Amino acid sequence: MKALTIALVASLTLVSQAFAADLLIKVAQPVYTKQAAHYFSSQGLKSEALTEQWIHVEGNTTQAQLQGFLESGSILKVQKNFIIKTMKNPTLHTALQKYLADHPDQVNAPLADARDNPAIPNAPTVGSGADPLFAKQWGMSDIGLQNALKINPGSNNIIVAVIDTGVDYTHEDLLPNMWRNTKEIPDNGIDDDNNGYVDDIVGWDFLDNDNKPYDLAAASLGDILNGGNPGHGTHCAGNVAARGNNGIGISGVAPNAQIMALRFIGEQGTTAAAIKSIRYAVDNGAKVLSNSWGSEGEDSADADENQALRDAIQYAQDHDVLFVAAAGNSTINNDTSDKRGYPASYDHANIISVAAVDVQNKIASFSNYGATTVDIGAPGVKVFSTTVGGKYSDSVIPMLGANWDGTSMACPHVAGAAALYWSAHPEKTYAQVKAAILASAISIPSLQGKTLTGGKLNVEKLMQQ
Ligand SMILES: [Ca+2]
Ligand SMILES: [Ca+2]
Ligand SMILES: [Ca+2]
Ligand SMILES: [Ca+2]
Repeated sequence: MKALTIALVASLTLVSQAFAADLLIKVAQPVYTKQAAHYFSSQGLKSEALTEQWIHVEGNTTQAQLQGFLESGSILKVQKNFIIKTMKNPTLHTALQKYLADHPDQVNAPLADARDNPAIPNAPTVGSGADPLFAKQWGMSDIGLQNALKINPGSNNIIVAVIDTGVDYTHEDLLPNMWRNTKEIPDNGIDDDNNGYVDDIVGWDFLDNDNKPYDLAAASLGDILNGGNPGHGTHCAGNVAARGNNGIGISGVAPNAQIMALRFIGEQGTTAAAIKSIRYAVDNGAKVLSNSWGSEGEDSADADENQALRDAIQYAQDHDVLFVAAAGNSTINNDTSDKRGYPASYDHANIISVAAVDVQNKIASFSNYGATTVDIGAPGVKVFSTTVGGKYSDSVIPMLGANWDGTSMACPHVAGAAALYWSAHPEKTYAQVKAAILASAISIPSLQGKTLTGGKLNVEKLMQQ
């Protein structure tokens, strides 16, 4: 009871200090969030229940509006609905800025076709044969994928949620492995499986609130410069689980795993949308969450205060789900810096925090590190993968020399490894899968003292366990 009182006082203090127009509020049991959301709606605020305990409230919130509810003794925590972004590409923006300063006429030069929400194709008939672009995937050879797949190629029994900017689910090498919600009848306007989402077939778009989590890439260089998305989620998805041995394109680390596409970031996303994505993934069967996003102190010390996000990751842990996260791209020591990358640096046992290495076994110059908080390295420099529009590349913008670099690219390799191993050992717990991944890391000098394992991902050794 005393703890509750203290928490309430803390909440009151916070509320009296900050009247953000966009808040997340944690209520105590047994008050149900749907009732609470209804209450706030009655106060003229836009609100929604995110979980059993968290409500999202938007509007010109005043202390008076919250006070009535506070006095009922039901609020445990009030926090901002923190902005969340993809981990920024370490070279892209500098190169782009320089280029556009010299070529201002190119600001609106069109990039890819900017279509959004194409129809979700039916699951295709899958061919067989070597993946012709596999040789371009240096990272797959680096982690020993060919020999790993000889031990066990995995099956489609593990779902990996790619929580990101969306996925080009029409891509020829991703479509065969897109998760299919078999409990949902497509296109009938009915939420057949009663999970709260109508006609959700391959995932959900929590940014635009539609059933097509398409990766809407920026239409021009200027859009990218202003924070637009160059197709981040599609690139990540390919390294997790592009279909292997289908005679086309590339192979993901888990060439037969299922990809659940969850879009929550465009130019940016919010904590509320991240939480909904995590909950959707866990509640609809994903075992591994691939998270190439977060904060590196942009919101000052706020990431530390993001209890709502912490609670969502705890929910995943409580449901035996792994949360693989990019360590961040600011050459920061995540053990000690107040700008450490989150959520990678939270202390949940189900998090695997991933640093980036290059083809020469060096830790990437941009990669965050941390002898206790960062677990393992994986390929994250000039990484080849699927891109929006049915393409493949290791370069975001070839003429700028801006490549697909980042712990964002390293993270999906580890997520794929988790899926591959878990597929072969479905009886294992998240803790056992994580332990196997860390125990099979290959020690390299550049990661000594920089990661918990002092090593980089190796799936051949992993699959021998
Ligand atoms: Ca549904
Ligand atoms: Ca339906
Ligand atoms: Ca959409
Ligand atoms: Ca392929």
